[in-house]
Amino acid sequence: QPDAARSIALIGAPIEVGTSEPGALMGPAALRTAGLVRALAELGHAIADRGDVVPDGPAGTRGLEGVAAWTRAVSRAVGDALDAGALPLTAGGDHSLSLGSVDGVMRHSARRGQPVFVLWLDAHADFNTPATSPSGNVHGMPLAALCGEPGFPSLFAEPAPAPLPPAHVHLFGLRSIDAGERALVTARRVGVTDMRTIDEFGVVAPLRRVLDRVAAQGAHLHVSLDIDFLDPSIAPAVGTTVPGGATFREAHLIMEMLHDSGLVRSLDVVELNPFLDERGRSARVLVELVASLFGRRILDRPTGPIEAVAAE
Ligand code: EXY
Ligand code: MN
Ligand code: MN
Ligand code: MN
Repeated sequence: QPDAARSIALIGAPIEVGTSEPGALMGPAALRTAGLVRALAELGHAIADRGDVVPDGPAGTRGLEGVAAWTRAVSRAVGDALDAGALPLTAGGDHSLSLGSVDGVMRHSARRGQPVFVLWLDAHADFNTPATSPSGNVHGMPLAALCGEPGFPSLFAEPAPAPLPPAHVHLFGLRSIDAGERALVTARRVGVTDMRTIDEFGVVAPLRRVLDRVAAQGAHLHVSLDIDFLDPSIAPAVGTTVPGGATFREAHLIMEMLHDSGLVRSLDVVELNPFLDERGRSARVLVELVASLFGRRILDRPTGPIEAVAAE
């Protein structure tokens, strides 16, 4: 039993115009097939599947123009869910969808005077601009656009909210970064826990520091989970595999810590490309992780401190 039943709005965002690898538009369907709705309902949550977002304009236009049409529609769907008191779970679709989900969160939070903090679980920094991007693929750019870097056409509905402060972004699991975005991430002082840090210290200490900061700020915590955060050996269904990713145990523990923090107010699950999957196993891993974030646990109580374990 979860300690708090939540109202969750599942928002499908079948976007692939931000990547050059076709297949991500099947992501929301694969997550539904893998039992996402059932898993959350079994935990006692009220989950409403709001279907797939329809873009404002031609669905198939690649690049920034096509992404802009999706961004506005995803932002509205996420904002509507938050206004209704629900936690939006946006299922992608490529990572350009987070332009819309985070924009929707920022508009909602601006009305309430609440800061927004974004935890970005990803192999990549997604901090390219059109000028620094080696590929031109928009899924490698959303954080730069959200943080107000110059060089983007208008992506957001007017009036656009104030940009996301780069200090309110934390990249977790980073292991692939382009030269231009490395310079930007460093100059803007974006928070980073890269795989080197995880190798040395594990996931608990770095994540706890992030969560403590979010709690101290009273911020809305938005989590953006890119499947390529995971090692490709457990989640092969992604166009941009990078070796050396998080293990299932590491990712699972992160989800449990996020749940126990009680801080998560919105979530993206992105970059699942079912066309590249092996018998649905990547989709199933994602459902398992999302269920852990929403309270699935081994016993009906949180795991206690090690002293308590020893005493039993
Ligand atoms: N940094 C590379 C680029 O900008 O083309 C790869 C980006 C992949 C982005 C994936 C979604 O995280
Ligand atoms: Mn990404
Ligand atoms: Mn809120
Ligand atoms: Mn990635």
